[in-house]
Amino acid sequence: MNQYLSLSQEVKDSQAAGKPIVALESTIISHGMPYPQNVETARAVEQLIRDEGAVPATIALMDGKIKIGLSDEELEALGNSTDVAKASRRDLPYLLATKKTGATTVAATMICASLADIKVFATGGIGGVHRGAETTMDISADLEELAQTNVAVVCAGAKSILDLGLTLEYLETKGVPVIGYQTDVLPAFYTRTSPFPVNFQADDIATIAGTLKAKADLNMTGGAVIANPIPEAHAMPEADITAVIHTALQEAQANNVTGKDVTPFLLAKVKELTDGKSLEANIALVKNNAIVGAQLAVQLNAMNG
Ligand code: PSU
Ligand code: MN
Repeated sequence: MNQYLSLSQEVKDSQAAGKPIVALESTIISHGMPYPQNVETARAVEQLIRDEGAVPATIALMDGKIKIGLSDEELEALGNSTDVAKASRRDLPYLLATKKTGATTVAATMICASLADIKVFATGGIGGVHRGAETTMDISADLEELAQTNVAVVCAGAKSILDLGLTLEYLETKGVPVIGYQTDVLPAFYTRTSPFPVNFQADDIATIAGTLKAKADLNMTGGAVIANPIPEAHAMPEADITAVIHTALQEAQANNVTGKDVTPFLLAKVKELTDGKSLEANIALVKNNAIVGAQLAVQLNAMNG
């Protein structure tokens, strides 16, 4: 076992008993949603995973350890603090060495999940190629991680704060399969559709599990994107969200926001400009992804059992 890994008792017991586990990220808690909805959502998501017969493992950096599975107090501490670093791949070693608290992004959560031998991870949306990346070179480390780390990421696609077309091109170059769950187009987080086709449509969880098993059996490196559209009842009108994203992008540029601050800045602006409606959608889609992630972990576990 890696010296930096610290598994909760529940995760340890579940692994020993061969139970399915679903990894969860923590940047969504510390930098993606406001308090207290962030902590409430994190708890609700864990419960939904249990209801499906899997075990949740929320991941964060604390006291020089990679925590796999957080206690209620740890979740609260993470969600109700302004002093939590956003931890992507490059931040992991420094934050562990200095024993700072870090909330893991999709990239960092994939690394940690993989170290703990967890194969399925549920979240809201992945990072990607930003609009204007041809001059800013702003491309999320999430994509490079998907290229090399063998964890399936269940998400609601990616927000159209990103260039979705270039994000798909990047994933294609890196050989990362993008599987639409009951959809043939990439969902755009708040909306169920985008103009961009996914690589494969899977209408049932077994097809996704079978694809992941074949990939693992072939010893192919890299992850997979499982794109699960937001439930219809919670989807936002396309025109509303397009206008809001346009304004958010302009404000980011006017304020010279760069580097790791870009995504949290845009997320906060979108929330502000939609009067919190985007937050409601965000919560609904994360819960939906947790359910699909748990079902996938259960099936994958049964196939490998
Ligand atoms: N997209 C969202 N919500 C989020 C994030 C992305 O809709 O909370 C977070 C995830 O943790 C993702 C990270 O991994 O932002 C990407 O940040 P960056 O673009 O700096 O790599
Ligand atoms: Mn970036």
